[in-house]
Amino acid sequence: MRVLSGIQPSGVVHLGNYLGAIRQHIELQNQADQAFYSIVDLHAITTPQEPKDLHQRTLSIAALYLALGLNPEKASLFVQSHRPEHTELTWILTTIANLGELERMTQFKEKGRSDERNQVPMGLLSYPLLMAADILIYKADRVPVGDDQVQHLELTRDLAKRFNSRFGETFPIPEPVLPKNGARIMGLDDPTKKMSKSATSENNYIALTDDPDTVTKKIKKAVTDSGSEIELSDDKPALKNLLTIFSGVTNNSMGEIVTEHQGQGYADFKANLAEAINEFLAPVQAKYNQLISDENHLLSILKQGSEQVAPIAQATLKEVKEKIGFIV
Ligand code: AQP
Repeated sequence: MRVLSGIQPSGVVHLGNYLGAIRQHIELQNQADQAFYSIVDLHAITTPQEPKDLHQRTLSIAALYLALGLNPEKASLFVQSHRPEHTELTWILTTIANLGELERMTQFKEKGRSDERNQVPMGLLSYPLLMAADILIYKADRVPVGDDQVQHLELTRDLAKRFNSRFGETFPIPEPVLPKNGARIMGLDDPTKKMSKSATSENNYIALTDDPDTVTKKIKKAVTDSGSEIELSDDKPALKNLLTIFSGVTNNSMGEIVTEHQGQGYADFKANLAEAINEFLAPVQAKYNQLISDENHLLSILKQGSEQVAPIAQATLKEVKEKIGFIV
């Protein structure tokens, strides 16, 4: 089993990224034959990025993965733009994908919403093709992602099948791997939208690098539902989201957490949740702070990761080129 996933250095990494994706990435390094995780900087520039921030966030994500338990001997961590095979395969995929299926992608519809077509970057439209190339270039079988990426993965599967039927069996059809809990963590300020790095308000998310005071303040401000009882119900989406986060950082079930809080109000519940998040984050941040100060070490891990995955990407690209009739 070969596992592949990616994360954009487009903002601070938040609990949604961790509970929806990174936690699975770390677990799968022990179960997969090969686990490849990419910091997808080419994806990040589909929305404007400050160059200095992009550079720093790329290193920051590498440090966070290591702090969260990624073992570079078991999983390869690399920067997407270090492997040119991704963009070469993307071009080939643009010739078998069609405009209609790209325009139907929810993320494009949300991020590319603009009255002025002249203001929508082409990269937002072709984003899912780059993601398909990220996966197919390694012939990955499993792709651990949050729920928001399932539609893009569905397109990847369609493109793999289309390529295989036109040019002969080449790509395995990749399967998404979704966590049982936490596949879609919602914004703290708006439980109808997912927690997002690029949210306009910092109160939308808990960053993995938030200090304890910030965490406590953000949880205090988190939107809650009407009523005061701590219960698990689809009629209380804001509370359900907080319970999912509580469960994610403690590994206690939501039922257990509800039972523990019987008779208590939102204020006590939120104070305990903030404490649980801070307890989870403290050791991660201690390791992160050490790692982030050693840029050369981080760069060497990323270089090693890129070298580990290179032979597979190069072999797939050669095979694809031969199949479509290029002289290689
Ligand atoms: N709210 C979320 N709940 C669960 N999983 C989530 N993921 C993102 N948000 C949530 C998962 O995290 C992985 C990395 O995400 P990404 O960097 O590819 O970007 P994204 O999905 O577009 O996430 P963001 O944080 O909302 O970034 P921006 O704001 O830049 O678009 C993915 O597996 C994703 O499913």
